[in-house]
Amino acid sequence: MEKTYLMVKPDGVQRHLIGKLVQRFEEKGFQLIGAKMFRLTREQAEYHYEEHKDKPFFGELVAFITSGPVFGMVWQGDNIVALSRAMMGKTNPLDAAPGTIRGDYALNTGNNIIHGSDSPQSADREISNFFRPEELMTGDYPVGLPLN
Ligand code: RTP
Ligand code: MG
Repeated sequence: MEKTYLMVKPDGVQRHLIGKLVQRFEEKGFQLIGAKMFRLTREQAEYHYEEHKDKPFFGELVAFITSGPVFGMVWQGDNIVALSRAMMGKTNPLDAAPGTIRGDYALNTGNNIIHGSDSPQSADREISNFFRPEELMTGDYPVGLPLN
């Protein structure tokens, strides 16, 4: 089953959006297999955003993502990487359609509420940066089976 790493960023936590965002993914039919509130270490943040390390906004990005608690989640479901990215909307809220998370809740690129892995390979890399295997539900469990 395809997995992804979704993370309510510090701005989303501060704006009390955790519940609404979890609800969207639950209602879509995805299965939550792990979640926790925590604060990223600088090392975790730099590793997480490594692909952007040469960009001018890298310092700001690391400062922002470590500025307060996040709500990190591992979800699974068919095509979840692409589908959850579609639900999140474009990176810049100016381009994010109404009805998407960023389209509904965000005003600027720096504070865009949520992160989602951009490929199954990124998901594996990100999940292992934030979760130990024993923190994730595996195999069958009786609550929250996929709706389809
Ligand atoms: P994310 O990784 O957070 O899910 O967002 P994304 O894939 O949609 O966007 P990505 O290109 O990976 O960029 C990561 C985060 O960096 C910030 N950003 N700032 N100032 C800028 O031009 C700029 N571009 C990107 C955003 O917060 C973006 O979510
Ligand atoms: Mg990204």
